[in-house]
Amino acid sequence: MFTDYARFHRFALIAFAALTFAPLHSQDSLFVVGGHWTQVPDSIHVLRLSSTSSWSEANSVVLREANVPSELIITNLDSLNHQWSLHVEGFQPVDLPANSSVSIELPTLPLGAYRFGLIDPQGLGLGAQGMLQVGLADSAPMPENLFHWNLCDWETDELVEWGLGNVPDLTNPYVPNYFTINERVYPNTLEDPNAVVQVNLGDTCWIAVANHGQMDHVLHFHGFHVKILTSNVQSERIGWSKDTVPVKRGEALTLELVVNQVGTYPVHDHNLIAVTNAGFYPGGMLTQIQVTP
Ligand SMILES: [Cu+2]
Repeated sequence: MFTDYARFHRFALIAFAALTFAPLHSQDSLFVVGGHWTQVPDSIHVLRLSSTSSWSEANSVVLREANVPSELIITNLDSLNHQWSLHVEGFQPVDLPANSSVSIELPTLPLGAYRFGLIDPQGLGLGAQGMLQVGLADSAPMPENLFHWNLCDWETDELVEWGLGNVPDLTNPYVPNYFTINERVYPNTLEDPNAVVQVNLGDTCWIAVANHGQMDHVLHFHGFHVKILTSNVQSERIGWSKDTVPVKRGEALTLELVVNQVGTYPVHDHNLIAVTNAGFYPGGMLTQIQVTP
């Protein structure tokens, strides 16, 4: 079938590329799924927005092309009604009746990272919030070096109440005790290929960051400055190159990292409470940039 190795190699490359990139634009479904979250010992039950009908510890990232309207089908597999929204100006929240599917028109958006999630109190309280990446997979200088960090803070007392179907007393002071990247706490962040940035010297990588928590998170990069490429909240900061990047509550941004030195470098929330797990250091919102020659 293949007369020479080069032809086979070319075929294999094309087949591989098709397999690799086909899912980027074909994810047309999200599922509201409940399950047991093992990162936080006290929690009994949480909700996720998953790209399959199976439980996923991490919320999903949805990929879309820039400046093109698209459709998204959301299936609510939970036994309660929920409400979903894309957090962009003018988007009308959508009702998700229990055990049913709803088709949603996603608006035309410019290149960037955006947030979506359940906005009813229980859906929000149980952590069903994810990231929409628009155009990033198409425009990243090295698509294999596109990472994402969904940041969140959690108070397990509240989480347990929501999980039991109760409404926690939200007049109590908010004292979060877990801090996550992609729903993982350090050191488990290092096992998530989207959270740990494993790259080669000379690479350029993009990191899409979304803050779904109730507080601001300020990321401190050791070893590198990163450039802010997009932000849905602080557009005046686009183009800034810094080693410390505040990510405001509700913000989603895209960072560019040019990998100009070898080694292992931490990235962490500069608020040291957020690098603990229930008070124990180190933990929480801490990951690494690992650069090989
Ligand atoms: Cu630091």
